[in-house]
Amino acid sequence: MPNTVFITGASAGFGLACARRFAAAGWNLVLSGRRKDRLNAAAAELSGACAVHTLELDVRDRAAVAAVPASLPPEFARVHTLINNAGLAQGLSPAQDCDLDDWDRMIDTNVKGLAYCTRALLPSLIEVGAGSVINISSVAARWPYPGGNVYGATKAFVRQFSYNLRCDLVGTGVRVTSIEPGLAESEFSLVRFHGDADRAASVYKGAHPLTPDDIAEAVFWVATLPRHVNINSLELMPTSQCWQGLGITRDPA
Ligand code: NDP
Ligand code: 8X3
Repeated sequence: MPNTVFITGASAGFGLACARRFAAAGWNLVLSGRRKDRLNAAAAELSGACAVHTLELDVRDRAAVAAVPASLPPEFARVHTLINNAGLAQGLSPAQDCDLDDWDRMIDTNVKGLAYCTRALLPSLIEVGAGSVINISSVAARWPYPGGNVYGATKAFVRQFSYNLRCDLVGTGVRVTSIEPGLAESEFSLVRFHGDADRAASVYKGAHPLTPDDIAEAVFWVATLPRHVNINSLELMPTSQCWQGLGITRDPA
């Protein structure tokens, strides 16, 4: 029986690319997200290669997430690997100008949603005892930037939660990895800028960003390493991206 991977946020971007990568290797897929039409399209595309179960799920809905394991059809119930990918940034304003609704949405999705999904699927992961929790964090977890305020803090949570989870799961056979990508082109900026397509496109213009397929390849590599190997964290950037040193403000001359 093939392994089952459960992917949150599988309707676009990294999650969809992961679905394609694991499908190519014949894994059973549970694809979850809010946009059912996108999930159905992914299922139609991939179901020739593997078994696919779609799940309309908002990770912020604690009761709905808790009900997921019991709802899975038997052939998908033994979840081997969880990819906690669903997440978003909202806005890029200085903290003093931010909309609290944007902050709530990021915390509810990136922090609480990821925690709910992990907790719900841990019993299955531990029972199988041979897979991974792969959490999608960000370079923003470690490297601050103007306007990164709450987004970066949510991703720092993801990184530290991953490390703490490793401590709790040691001996169970379940591995935990924090994946920390830099600039990657997806719907991420369109969502961050509340649908402003021109502003979103300008983020990637001329930058040769990472692609969702690059991230999926890294995730697949982490998931298929020999069982005695745990990648704790994996940070990746496009070659065009790097640090620019510490900024200094000066008094006017
Ligand atoms: P996309 O916007 O392309 O995809 C985000 C996915 O998350 C969608 O499938 C969306 O599905 C899902 N999602 C968002 N909110 C929820 C929710 N409440 N419940 C369930 N699913 C949700 O962005 P990316 O693929 O780029 O982002 C994936 C992850 O990678 C995020 O956690 C992001 O923070 C992180 N990341 C992105 C980087 C980048 O530069 N692109 C770099 C580093 C990290 P739907 O709307 O259908 O629910
Ligand atoms: C997304 C990458 O640099 O926009 O996590 O925060 S960044």
